[in-house]
Amino acid sequence: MRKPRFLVILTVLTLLAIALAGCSNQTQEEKKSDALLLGFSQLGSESGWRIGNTKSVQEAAEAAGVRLMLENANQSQEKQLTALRSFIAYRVDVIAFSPIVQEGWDNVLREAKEAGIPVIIEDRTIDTDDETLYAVHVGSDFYSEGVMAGEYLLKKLSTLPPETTLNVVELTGTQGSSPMLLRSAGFRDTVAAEPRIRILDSVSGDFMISKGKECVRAMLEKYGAEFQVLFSHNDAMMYGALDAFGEYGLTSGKDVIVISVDGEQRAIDLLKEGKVNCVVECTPMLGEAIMQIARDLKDGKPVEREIYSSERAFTEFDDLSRLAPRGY
Ligand code: GZL
Repeated sequence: MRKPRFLVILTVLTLLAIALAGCSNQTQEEKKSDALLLGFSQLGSESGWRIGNTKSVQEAAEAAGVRLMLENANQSQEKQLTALRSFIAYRVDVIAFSPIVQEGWDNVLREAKEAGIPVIIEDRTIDTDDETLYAVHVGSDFYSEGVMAGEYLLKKLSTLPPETTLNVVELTGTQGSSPMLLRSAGFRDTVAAEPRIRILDSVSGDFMISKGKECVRAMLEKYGAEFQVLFSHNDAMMYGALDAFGEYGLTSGKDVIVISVDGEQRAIDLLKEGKVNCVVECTPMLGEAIMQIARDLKDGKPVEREIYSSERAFTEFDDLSRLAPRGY
């Protein structure tokens, strides 16, 4: 029995649509295979800042049509080195990574150079004598972040009675990391000329909430009321410190002056509540810059060797009522 004419046409059109969809997918696959392939070694997930940094890279890669191979090293330099070598073996177009510590990268970066794979260092920096081992660093000026923390404390001291002295406990980030070394140097250089500010002690909380709490508990046991100012190298450790202050019966922001770095939304909220006195900004939103740099490197275009984020300090002296959401 002959099928009605419209059924024949419908069948042909359906088969044609399926065929085209297959072709367009194939075209999609072909397109994807030409897209820039970026190997990204992230150092861990130790703080809200780090999680925000990873999210920024993932979202920017998606928006830019960049194929992202993301490896999280969970605070291990060994795992980062393994990830970088896997990117080299896979012949990615560009490598990007945030080095957990400054030292120990020359050999693997030499291997990337010999493989002709350009390297972007994002966020933290490395210590090397061979400038040809990476193309670009994009991230924060950690030394100036330390300076801004010190400048806030000098301003705070100027509002207190002239006989006031301030003892500072420094809660540092990961030993040997560039933010730890440079924030400390910037802060100490800035307050060095003020005899009424004294660094009482320095202890590493490894950028983590739990270790920050442990360290501040120990410092309170050791120094008690002598502990007048906390300079925390990041917000995560500061959150742990606030718990320890509370356990000890101290009101942070009043009994103890609290200075932190990163600028997470939670830290800004604590600043607005008067529980923290100063939060120095360190933006994790580096994803878009990384994708643009990677594309320029792949296209053989000239790129800036050092790209610093522009950042500020938020303090108790500022009007924060119109501050935009932080996004991390
Ligand atoms: C700084 C970044 C630091 C953050 C911490 O750019 O490397 O590492 O300050 C994070 O929160 O752990």
